[in-house]
Order: sequence, then C-alpha cells, then structure tokens
Amino acid sequence: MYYFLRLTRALDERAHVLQQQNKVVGGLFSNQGQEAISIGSAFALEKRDYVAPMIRNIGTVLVRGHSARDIMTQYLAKATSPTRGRDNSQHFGDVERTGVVAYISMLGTMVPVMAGMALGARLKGEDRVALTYIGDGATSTGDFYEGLCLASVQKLALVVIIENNQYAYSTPTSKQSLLENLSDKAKAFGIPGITGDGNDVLEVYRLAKRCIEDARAGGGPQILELKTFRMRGHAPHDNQAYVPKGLIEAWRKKDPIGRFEAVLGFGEAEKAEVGARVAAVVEDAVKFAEESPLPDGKEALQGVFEDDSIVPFTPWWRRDA
Ligand SMILES: Cc1ncc(C[n+]2csc(CCOP(=O)(O)OP(=O)(O)O)c2C)c(N)n1
Repeated sequence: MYYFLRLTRALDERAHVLQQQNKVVGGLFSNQGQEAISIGSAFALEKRDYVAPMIRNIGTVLVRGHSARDIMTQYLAKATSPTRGRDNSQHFGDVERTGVVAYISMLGTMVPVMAGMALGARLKGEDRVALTYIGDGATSTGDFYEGLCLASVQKLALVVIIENNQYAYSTPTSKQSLLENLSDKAKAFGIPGITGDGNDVLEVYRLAKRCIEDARAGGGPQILELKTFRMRGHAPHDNQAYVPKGLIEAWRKKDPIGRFEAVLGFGEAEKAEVGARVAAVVEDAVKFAEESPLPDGKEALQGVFEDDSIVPFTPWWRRDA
C-alpha cells in the first residue's frame, strides 16, 4: 500500500511538470491528498471484481495491474497508450485482464453502468462485486439516483464510494447538499451508508472490505463516504482562490502518506528505499512515453464503433479524395 501511495503521488507530481512543459494533451486532474481512497479500496477488492475509477483514481488502476507506462502514455496521448492516443486523461480500462471498466466524463454515469455490471455478473452466476467512485458534486446527478434505485431494489452487489473532497470545481459541498454526511443519501434507497476518514489508508481498507463483503453476501448496494480534501485545483488552470485561508494547510497535516509512514514507523532509510524504487518506475514511464510516437490520425476513428466501416463524418484525410 505504501509503495502505491508513493507511486501515485510521484506520477501526479511528474505529470504536473510535463503539463507545464506543454507535453500533456488535454486535462490533468490531480489526486494529491486523495490517494488513500483509491489504494485502500482497491486492496479490498478480489481479483474477479469489477471497478470503475474516476479521474482521480489513478491509484486504483495501478493496484489493479495497470502500469505507470499506461498512465504516462495516456497523459501524453501516445500511440502506445491503452487507448492508442484516442482519449486523453485516464479514460481506459481492461475488463478481461484487470476488471477495470473504462469510465466516461459524464458525472454519475458509472453508477448505473456498474449496477449493470453487477446485474450481468449475477445473471451469469458469477460471484463479482462492482465498485465505483463518485465525487461529492456528482452525487447531485440524476444518474446517481437512478443507478442506486435500480441497484437497491435488485439487491445488486454494488459499492459506491463517495469521495468527498469538499469541492466540485469551486462549489463547496454545502452548496450541493444540506446533509452533514453524504452517506445519509443511502436512506433514500433503504441501503446501508457509512462515513469514514479518507486520509487513513487502513481505515479505507477496513471499511471498503466490510462494504464489499456485505454486498457479496447478498446485502445489496452499499454507500461508503470517505472524507478527504482536493489539495490542488480542479485542474492546473484552477488556483483554488475560493478555498478559505488555512484550510489547505490544515488538510496538509492530515496527508495520507505522512500518516501511514507514522503508522508503519518508517524512518528516512525506509522512505528513501521506496522512494528510489518509485523514482525508477516513474523515470522509465516518462522516458517510454516521451519516446513513443504520436498516433496516426488515420486510426482515430477505428474502434469507435464495433463496425469500423461506420464513419460518422468525413474526416479530413478523405475530404480531397
Ligand atoms: C453530468 C456532468 N455535468 C458536468 C460535468 C462537468 N464537470 C466535470 S468535473 C466537475 C466537478 C466534479 O466535482 P465532484 O463530483 O465533486 O468531483 P471532484 O472533481 O471533486 O473529484 C464538473 C461539474 C460533467 N463532466 N458531467
């Protein structure tokens, strides 16, 4: 867990440097301060389970078996990336190999999609839990409610982790909901809802494990709200000027990596040993991504539809023909 916390943080820091160098194509969404949620919950899943990450769940995909090269080639939109340069950011997965269901940008959507994954598994007689994450802001979407309505009455093995990082863009959670704990939204569906400390990786693991096992045992969908803080802006363009003074510093003291180091009793030697391993993996990923070719534009529409002959518009390379 400690290795993955450090790797996720290091990839995020390096991606921001690459973004400043104009090398990142498209959006960059930091997960700094939130890493424990992805990593603790991914450790609590079984290999056969399904998981749909969101933009800030890099740690989840790494734990599930995707590589640092996958992450960096996606950021740089290279031909060697999992989406072969078709999509920037981290919209990728591999249902067969890692159980990661590629997500889309429309907030809330992955709740009904993962309800469908859980239903599909049940119909096939497979013992699989489906887990997804959702931001505090995205719990205001219709899809969140529609997905959980279906999942609750069908008693689907679905776990929804609300990653309450206090802000949706510049909108504080208090402007999204009057609830103190967003896990209380579970009452609307008659399902269990609990809240925990999202900056304590062992607490995340313990609570996620409980929810996953309850869902697996037939207890139906579970909501787990984990409180944390988004330590950077929504994306690099956002300087967080709307965050009250002192709040970021207060949360920095609760940094999930520092807290876990204290639990582990790690001194400088242990930290440096893992740091060196992480640095080598990040260096390799950046080098590989930078040396990889950009995708050929002619391939852009391949794999978009099941039938590659379906082209929704005349692309530029066919216009002169
Ligand atoms: C349905 C929908 N509405 C609006 C957006 C634009 N949008 C992207 S991220 C974001 C804020 C999300 O906030 P939250 O759900 O709290 O997640 P966080 O960014 O804090 O991780 C918005 C409004 C979107 N992607 N989808």
